[in-house]
Amino acid sequence: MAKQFDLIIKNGAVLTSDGVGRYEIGIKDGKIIQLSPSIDSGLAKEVIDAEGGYVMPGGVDAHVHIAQDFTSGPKGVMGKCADDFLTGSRSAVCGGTTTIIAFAQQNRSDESLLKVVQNYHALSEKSGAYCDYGFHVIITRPEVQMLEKELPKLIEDWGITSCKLFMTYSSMQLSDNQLLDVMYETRKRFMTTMIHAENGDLISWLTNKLEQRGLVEPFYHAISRPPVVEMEATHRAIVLAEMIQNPVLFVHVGSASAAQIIRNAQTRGFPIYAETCPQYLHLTWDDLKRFHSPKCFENSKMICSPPPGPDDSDQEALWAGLRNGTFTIYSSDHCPFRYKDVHGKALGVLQHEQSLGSARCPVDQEHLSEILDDKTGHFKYVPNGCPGVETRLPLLFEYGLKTGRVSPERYVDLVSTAPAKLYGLYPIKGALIPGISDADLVIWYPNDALPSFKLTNANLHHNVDYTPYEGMEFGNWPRYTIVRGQIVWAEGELRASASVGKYLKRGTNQLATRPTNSIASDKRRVATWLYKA
Ligand code: DUC
Ligand code: ZN
Ligand code: ZN
Repeated sequence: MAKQFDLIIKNGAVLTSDGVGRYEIGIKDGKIIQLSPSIDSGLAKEVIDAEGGYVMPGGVDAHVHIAQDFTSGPKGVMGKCADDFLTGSRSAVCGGTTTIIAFAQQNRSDESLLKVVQNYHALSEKSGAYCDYGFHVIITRPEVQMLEKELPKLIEDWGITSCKLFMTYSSMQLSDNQLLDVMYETRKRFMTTMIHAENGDLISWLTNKLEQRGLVEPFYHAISRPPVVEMEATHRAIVLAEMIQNPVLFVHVGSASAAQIIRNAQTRGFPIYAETCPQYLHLTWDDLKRFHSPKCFENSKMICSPPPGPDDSDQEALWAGLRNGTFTIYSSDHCPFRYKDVHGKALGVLQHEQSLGSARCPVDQEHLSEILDDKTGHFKYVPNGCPGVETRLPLLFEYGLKTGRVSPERYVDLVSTAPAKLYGLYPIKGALIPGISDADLVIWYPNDALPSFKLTNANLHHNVDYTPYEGMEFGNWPRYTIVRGQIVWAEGELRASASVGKYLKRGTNQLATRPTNSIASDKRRVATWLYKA
């Protein structure tokens, strides 16, 4: 006789952003179809006993870089992501994430956003994925014609309802005028505008001054971007956004001062959303001196933009922001560059040597160790970013939920429910609603069931040769990850193939997106006439 359920999860502490309860979960055809105090095991083909561990919606990581080339260096230096959709999504599910949203990047030579998306989609189709995935677009050529014609198609045909804009990197930086052009269009279409807020001119000015003094080792990446660089750009973007009444989302917020500016705007009633990431809660400037000496090139492993804050006072402010709602979501900003790779962090040495006219050519992979060992390189040639899609959930579980810095409900909201709402995936994703939600789940070990361990990169499933979190202690880890009813990760083993993941067409932002009337009519801040007929 056909079974009523494909899978039942028993004895779990079912945790959602609304609370915790003792429920059993019945799954059929990839959907949650029942949530009740007890379900008869005999009705299912397979049963998982959660033994009292938390059972929650799978993680939604709304900020990952996969199969992306980076032309962000001063000479269009090519960093290449070490993860494709197969390895990136594999790493995601091994860390409890069941949905990722990656970036389809427009380069300045790309005339069509639609083409960019088609090409990017072909990559994901080719490799397959272990979890579901969607795309944001990065817009670097905000020509009004292109925006007017292509954005509606991106929304209708592809379900792409968010774009990222850069205020830094010469190959991507938009002027205030261009930022306004995009925001004006995205507002009309309820698209989420994601902002990378750093003042690019300030960074290049400081970089020149550091170079004149010979201060170019990896550590000086942070010195070229003190927190005020992020704070100024954040303030400026809020002024622009508020002027034309377009809510924006600040990605990878790294400093207490930027968080404060965001909080002030939210307190005024203007809908601003913000994201922070693990590297800003766990790293500081000191981590850029972690390996042997401030000069050691190995410190380039910790280079990301914006850099983490100078000391742990920034971290405490960011933890407070996670609690009090300044931050809507918590994402990884997984940006995977290998250390020993001619397309990875090693570019900091190789490009520097080339610029000095002393390049060793050709450089093969085998000789990289030797080259990196005795060199310090230049931070401006190092691709910016750290891996973290697999460690995102465990880090916040261990250092946030277990320590009481965030409540269990807030934890689920930050890692799953809020990103699903913000990016138009809720309640298919980010929820456990019978008859509606996909059966995307993560099941944790019961308290103290997993002996605590020190993380090492060999534990992880990305294609990167390091983790910034090497040596950190963990007492729990996702025990099972389930994607649309399929068990993909079970007790340390990958159980499925990369044919599980599907492309997701997304809807628009489901969080409140329009400012209140009183703020919208403040003529000191708002071009109130702009939208009058
Ligand atoms: N921005 C990101 O979102 N990720 C890495 C590098 C960057 O500048
Ligand atoms: Zn960015
Ligand atoms: Zn990023």
